[in-house]
Amino acid sequence: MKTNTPTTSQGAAAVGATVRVGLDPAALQQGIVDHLRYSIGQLPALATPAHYYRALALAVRDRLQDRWIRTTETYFEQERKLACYLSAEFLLGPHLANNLLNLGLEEAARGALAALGQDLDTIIDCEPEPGLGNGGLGRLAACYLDSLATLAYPAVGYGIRYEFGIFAQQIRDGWQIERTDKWLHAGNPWEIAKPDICYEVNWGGHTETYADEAGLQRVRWVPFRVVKGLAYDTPIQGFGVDTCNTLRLWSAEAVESFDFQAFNTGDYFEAVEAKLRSETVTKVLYPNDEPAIGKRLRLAQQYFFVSCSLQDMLRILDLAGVPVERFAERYAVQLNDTHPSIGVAELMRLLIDERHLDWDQAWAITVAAFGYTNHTLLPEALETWSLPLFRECLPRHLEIIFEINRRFLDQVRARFPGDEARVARMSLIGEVGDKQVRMAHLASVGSHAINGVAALHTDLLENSVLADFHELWPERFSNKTNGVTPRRFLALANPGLRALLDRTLGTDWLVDLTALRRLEAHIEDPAFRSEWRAIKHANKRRLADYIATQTGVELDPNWLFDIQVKRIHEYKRQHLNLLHILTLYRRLKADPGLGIPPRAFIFGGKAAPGYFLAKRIIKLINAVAGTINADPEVNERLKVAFVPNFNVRNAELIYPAADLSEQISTAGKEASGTGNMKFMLNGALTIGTLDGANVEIREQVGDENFFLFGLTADEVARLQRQGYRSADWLDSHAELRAVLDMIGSGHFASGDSEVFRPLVENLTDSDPFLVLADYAAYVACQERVASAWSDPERWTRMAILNTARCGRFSSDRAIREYADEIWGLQPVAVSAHIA
Ligand code: F58
Repeated sequence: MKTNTPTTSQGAAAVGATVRVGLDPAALQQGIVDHLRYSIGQLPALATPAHYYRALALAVRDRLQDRWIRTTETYFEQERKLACYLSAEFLLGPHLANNLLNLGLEEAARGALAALGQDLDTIIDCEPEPGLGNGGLGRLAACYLDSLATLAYPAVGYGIRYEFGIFAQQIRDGWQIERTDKWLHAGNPWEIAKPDICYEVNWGGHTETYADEAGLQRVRWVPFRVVKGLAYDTPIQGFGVDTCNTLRLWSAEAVESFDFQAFNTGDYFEAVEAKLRSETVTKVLYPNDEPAIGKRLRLAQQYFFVSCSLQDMLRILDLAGVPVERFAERYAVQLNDTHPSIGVAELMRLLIDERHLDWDQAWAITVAAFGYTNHTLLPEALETWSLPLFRECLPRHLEIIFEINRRFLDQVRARFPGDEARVARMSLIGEVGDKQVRMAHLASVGSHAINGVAALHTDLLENSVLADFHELWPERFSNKTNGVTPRRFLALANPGLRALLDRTLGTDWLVDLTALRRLEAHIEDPAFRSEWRAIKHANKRRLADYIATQTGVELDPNWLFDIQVKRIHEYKRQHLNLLHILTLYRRLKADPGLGIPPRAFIFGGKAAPGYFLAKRIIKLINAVAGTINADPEVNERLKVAFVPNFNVRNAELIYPAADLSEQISTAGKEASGTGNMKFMLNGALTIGTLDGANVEIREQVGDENFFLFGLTADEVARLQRQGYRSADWLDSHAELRAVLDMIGSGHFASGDSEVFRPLVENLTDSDPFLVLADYAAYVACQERVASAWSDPERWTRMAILNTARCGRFSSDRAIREYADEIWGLQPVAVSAHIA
């Protein structure tokens, strides 16, 4: 429908469209030249690839701009429900190549740059990566933004504009070294600062009651400090559509640039310090993959971005003239884990204290608006805040949480009379040891929908961590298996395979991943299989070159590439992988003629800077690599490499080069995994436990195309209940004992028997993640892998089947399920009317 409201910029867009934002190479070239001159001020003769990167990025952003504005206008005009995805992390990865793909501008950009004597791939490599996340959870949020825009769902991502993202990892002498990630150093051409969109956020202080004009008792929060949140918007362009959604990240600023009073009394430096304190709120991403218990600054970050986001939603409602009572009709607010769950109390505060709604009305709106996604079962990862800290920082929210809890526990008592143990278990306030606020309980009570991220995970959630909540409200629970975007992780990452798929199937698969099923018709075609292998080989060559430049380790693309990339964590069991490598090493040393196929073992991943054992695991991987790669008795069969600084950019080189994907977590510990899906998409076979989404991957691909091993989640739980003793497993496996002894002896540390002792003792004394219990099954399973690899035609068939059957793991499928089953959200076609 065409509208002529004064807010519409259609006319303006149409007037300048062909000249300023044309999509042909000549117009794009002009755009680059203009930006180089007018935005960057660089002499063409002195321009480096980094200058060209910024000029091209700005020229591409210009080409997003009309779509972006038109999308925002369309949502506003059509008064449609909006999904607000609240996430403390968005691990976006580089924008340029993605935007070129989604706008269909890749060839135009290549041509425009070539005409300027530049190479597109070199320019793409100049982009610093916005690493505003730790791992799976943050990357999932980025995949979901891509799918929301591609499927034309009205949506906004809300988060934090960290000045420093996830640290850059360097490896020095085998150890992880952390370097600050100065991703904003040269400016960020993708974002637009919106200084007029800003909100004040209170912190600390106390509350007081007062009577309003009508004589009603109300509560006022008198803060100790006020910080201002400024919006920075980044366009999220959908693939092949005009929809361009917004990612709005908040940056903290002092309310005044300096305190006049302090200035006048001479305490200028105290005033400047206060400003700096305010601005630290969004300085740095916490680099932990478990919550840093009790960190005040982290609570400040969470409250800060959630408050700004909810205030923003209310402002937009006001602008649209929609009464606040209709909040939940216009917004579906999704909590990406508990990090934004303070939103439940904040929306109550805004509705009651500032908008003067009564409790019941405010509560009905809150529960109808919020949905909560849980991403972990690990008890140590469930977020809690100590009560005294919480009271000191957010006194009004604590009062609100107490009242939510009082009413909630009344409900529990009414439903389960006399069951005080249950009441204590479900309370929003934990009383085990020091009192704490339990954020998962707050999120569950305050949301109409609660979901896990894979079938097994949801099942375990319903039967363990949130069992009491499931019993009370079974209708609130559902599963939403994660997904990944095929645009970035296939089309961009694997151009060779993309071309083959386009040639064989057409291009539908980019927006309907189930279309890859049609690949199965080509499996018996030897020419197709040989093309498939050639593509994989080229991808392996590309990765080998990268690894050689990064580490000096030379890998042969003819070898089996066996890859484990993910955060380093005991539950993910990189050390189990190492035990297998060392088993092969010992066998080869004992029998150099042993007929095992040559394998390159490739690792990558960051350890939380304070995670002692994870850092030792990195050191051990590098120590083993050093020994094996230098030993001519084994290095024609085995090589080991650790790719430093695993991030979105190098992930795009890694997944397409894998033959074997290692998904070997202790069953019941990995909520879903998404790397497993990215490997599958690119035709790697999985060796894995029945954990997270591995279960569904195996269902899709078939048991005969998946290397399954290990204890099930039930067996793990049973063993642990019975009192698991790792020593029992050691006694029955001489080879395992020998491998552990070798690590402990200092064999890989120039005789230093101290450095790996904590790792060995962890396994022999307690082995909390049952590495030893799964060792024999893992090694046996790896023998099945080796035998399958020795038949390349069979392996290729299995690889093709993996890609063919990965349709379920598209983030498009996942987002449709959220939209239909949780958000009640309809797509809205956007037409930018661009020539
Ligand atoms: C991950 N969680 C899960 N948390 O471990 C993984 O199984 C799942 O596939 C993924 O979420 C997406 O659902 C995860 O990445 C974090 O990184 C948090 C960062 C902030 C502190 C707490 C952990």
